Amino acid sequence: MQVKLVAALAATGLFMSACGDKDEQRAQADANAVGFVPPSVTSRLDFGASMERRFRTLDRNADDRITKDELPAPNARIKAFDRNNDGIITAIEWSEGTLAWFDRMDLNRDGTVTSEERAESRKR
Ligand SMILES: [Ca+2]
Ligand SMILES: [Ca+2]
Repeated sequence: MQVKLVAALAATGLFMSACGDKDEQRAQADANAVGFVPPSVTSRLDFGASMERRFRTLDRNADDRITKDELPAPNARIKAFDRNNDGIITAIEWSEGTLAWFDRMDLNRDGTVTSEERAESRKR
């Protein structure tokens, strides 16, 4: 993203005129380094596996259901997984819910969610 933007600015000549000053250039480079988040890519399989682990952690009594008392705090996203609204999230509701969540984040439908897609879906 950052690289594309810089390339686009350089191509239009804006980059050179905006960053003529060396100190300014250096300050921008430092800011970029501090705010840098390494890009990550999560596959649907990895996501499902880590969500499965999360389910197991939440399901303290290991009965394959997450009941209200097993949720640390009211959570709208997790509550939405409870499709039949019985206040209990079964393992099936959990896996369907988490995969549907993944698919909503996977904007270009390639089976992976990049950090950019994740950030974009957070904005929505
Ligand atoms: Ca349980
Ligand atoms: Ca339910």
